[in-house]
Amino acid sequence: MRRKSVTSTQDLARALPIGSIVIADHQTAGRGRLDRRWESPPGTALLVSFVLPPNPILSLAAGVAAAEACGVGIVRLKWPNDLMLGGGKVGGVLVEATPTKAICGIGINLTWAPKGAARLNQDRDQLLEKLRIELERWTSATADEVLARWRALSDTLGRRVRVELSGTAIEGIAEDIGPQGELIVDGRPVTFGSVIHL
Ligand code: BT5
Repeated sequence: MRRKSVTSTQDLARALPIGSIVIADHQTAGRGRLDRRWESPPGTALLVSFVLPPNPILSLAAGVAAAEACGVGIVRLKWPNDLMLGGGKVGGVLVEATPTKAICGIGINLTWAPKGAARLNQDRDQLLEKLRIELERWTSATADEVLARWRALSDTLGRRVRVELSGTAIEGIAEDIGPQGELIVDGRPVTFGSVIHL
């Protein structure tokens, strides 16, 4: 379904069956993780939510799919869910799960970006079509295939990082991602948090 203005595409998607897609020109309450805001003026971004079956590594699979749709060699992945273009954030993935389905939200800046962020300058409907195809492909792939592709597209692995968790932070080398998509920093698995590339 297509809408001019919504609170968040995630809110509409939640009530729809698996297989549904919600796309909007504008969100009045677009969100990121941990109640953060996702900003974009009307008509400047791809804002879409896919209703999918539950999948433990959907966030990584969706990141891979989005990077492939944007163009290989153009967009890279920053753990856990950022799409990076030339050092700036160009998009993000937000997965919200219910017991029976997963709502996979993807936002990609096209003609506008906040200060310090990036934009892709591609046609929205063409990008959506590529994204549907890549999402279908990567949500049907095995976990090993997703993890291998995520590693290849990663902008985080091999770097020195600071991971901010609630109240604390750790620093070290981002060595790998584990089987559930956790980031391994100096041998320690990190399951959530915000990463700063040092
Ligand atoms: C994300 O969260 O990166 C996930 C964003 C998902 C957005 C899509 S749009 C369609 C669907 N409907 C929704 O309501 N959401 C999804 P997170 O990693 O928490 O990053 C949020 C942070 O990114 C904010 O706190 C800002 O610092 C920054 N930010 C906000 N808007 C941005 C933008 N347009 N481009 C780049 N960075 C942005």
